[in-house]
Amino acid sequence: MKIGITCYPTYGGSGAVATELGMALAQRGHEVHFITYQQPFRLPAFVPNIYFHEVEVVRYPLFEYPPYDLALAVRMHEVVLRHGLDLLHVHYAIPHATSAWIAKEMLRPDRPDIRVLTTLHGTDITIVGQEPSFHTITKFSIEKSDGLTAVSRYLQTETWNAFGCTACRIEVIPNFIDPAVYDRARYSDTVRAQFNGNRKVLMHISNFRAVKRVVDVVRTFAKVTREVPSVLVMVGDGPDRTAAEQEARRLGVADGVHFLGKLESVAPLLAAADIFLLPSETESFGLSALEALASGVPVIASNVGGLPEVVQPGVTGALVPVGDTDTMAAEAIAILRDRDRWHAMSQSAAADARSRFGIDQIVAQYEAFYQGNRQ
Ligand code: GMT
Repeated sequence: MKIGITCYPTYGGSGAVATELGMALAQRGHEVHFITYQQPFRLPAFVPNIYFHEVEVVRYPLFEYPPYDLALAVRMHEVVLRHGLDLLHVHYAIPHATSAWIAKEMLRPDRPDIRVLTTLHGTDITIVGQEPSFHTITKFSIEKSDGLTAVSRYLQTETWNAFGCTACRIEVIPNFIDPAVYDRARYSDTVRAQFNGNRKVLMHISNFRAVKRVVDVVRTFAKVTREVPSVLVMVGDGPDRTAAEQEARRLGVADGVHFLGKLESVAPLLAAADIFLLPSETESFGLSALEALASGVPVIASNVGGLPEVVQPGVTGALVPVGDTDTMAAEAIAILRDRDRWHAMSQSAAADARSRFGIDQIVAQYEAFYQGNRQ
């Protein structure tokens, strides 16, 4: 098939999923066209069967807010016509599903068969989509999509509840991992040695937005390291980084906290971690938690959203109430102090991630979803 994919190309779960899906589809012989404003961050320089179409937004003094949504719709229209795409698969409802609907309307005379499929990722429904200024356009764009997927059962229900479109058919297709990439055995110990080989390594990876509660990560770490000497590795960047750095200084643990910034490849780092912390306010799935589990890292996360569909308490990690850093730290300490328990959890985490969220089975679900929505 010829598939157009639109996503946010910057650091974030939806862009990572969309890009890795595109690469997997290309490997299976599909022709994949990324249509977005920048080369997606996880897309290497050249991959056979993959094409990238940059959306350029003209700047004009009158435009205080240049209309990216319209430029995207025009580029989608053009790429569908020029390359004979079968479908447009957009990731994150706003504005991508809206632009795709506009493109579809413009394509009506030439390509009335073009399908628009939308994957809902999380904050497009749980936060942004419910803002009064976006609610009606999100609902409209969802209802106008020819096919919908959500990354968890939680997000499927949340979409029905928030937008009242109980008639919308939403298929659940979860996030996935490539077991060959997220494999603890594959990476050397040098990363671990860099953070002081004798200490335990706690890790957090995110875009440091408020919803991730990165200050809670630092607070949890401060409690853990008092009992079990540890370091905290913070991967990513975003609006709350300064607050997390300040909290580390305030708590007197700044020497043990390493802020690495945004990194494209996190698998070698995860292979050096003992515990992954994800204390999010809400999380529709938690791709970084899945990547940690696949790397054999027990995950301690908030008991919210789709995280209970990913982490199995007592088997692959623990789930705690949002903001409860005491319990989060206690769970981490208990796992870190018991070597046998840690090993059992590490093995279960890697095995469970592979059996439920392996790339081959999830990409096959997307292919079936595409076939089922063909005209
Ligand atoms: O807000 C974010 O964390 C980024 C966001 C995105 O769209 O880039 O992530 C969402 O999509 C991921 C991929 O499907 C999910 O694994 C994340 O759980 C989800 N984030 C939230 O729900 C907060």
